[in-house]
Amino acid sequence: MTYKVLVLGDYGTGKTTLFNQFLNAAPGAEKKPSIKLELIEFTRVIEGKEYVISLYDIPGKELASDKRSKLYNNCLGALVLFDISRPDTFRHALFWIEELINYSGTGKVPIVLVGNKTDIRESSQRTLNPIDAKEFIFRLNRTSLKDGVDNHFFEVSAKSTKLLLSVIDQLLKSMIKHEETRKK
Ligand SMILES: Nc1nc2c(ncn2[C@@H]2O[C@H](COP(=O)(O)OP(=O)(O)OP(=O)(O)O)[C@@H](O)[C@H]2O)c(=O)[nH]1
Ligand SMILES: [Mg+2]
Repeated sequence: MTYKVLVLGDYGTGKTTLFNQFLNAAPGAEKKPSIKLELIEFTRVIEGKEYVISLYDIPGKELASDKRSKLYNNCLGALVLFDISRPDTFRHALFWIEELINYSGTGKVPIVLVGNKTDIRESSQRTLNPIDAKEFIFRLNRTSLKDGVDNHFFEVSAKSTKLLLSVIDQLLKSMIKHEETRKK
């Protein structure tokens, strides 16, 4: 089974950087030819079973287009990025989550909220307190767990591969669980 995963978030939050970092983080990851969106595919093994992740990066200008709803088609999960040094990008995460729910055609799907750019925490004047993001996910899960959807939060630096496999495996486990509840 192949899982389509989108990388979403405001401009400049590090979507493309994180996306490309999966080429280094995930064994066997390859760029594939694709129209409009950039695509990286790789395989992950969960409890002895193989799953293919098709990870898509959306260029900023496509996200701003009024035809963007099509990009979400059949998406089964997403990494929703914000920049920890720009709290407005955290407040806007809900916008991306709502877009995903409205346009995926698959209803509510699991997401990992990713607070990016942890490497600049020390040098930034204002950074988002991770407690706020944890609280956000807690609230989101209160309404979505009944639909078999659980969501997660991670903080990363897209400049490094650290944690990226944990992020994608956590999302994959939630997507597998969600598919199983949808089939029931
Ligand atoms: N310090 C630091 N800089 C980062 C990190 N991730 C991305 N950047 C920088 O942030 C800027 C924007 O990164 P992109 O990956 O282009 O962001 P994007 O979300 O793809 O932007 P759009 O496609 O325009 O929406 C670039 O200068 C990156 O080098 C990070 O983890 N730490
Ligand atoms: Mg980009």
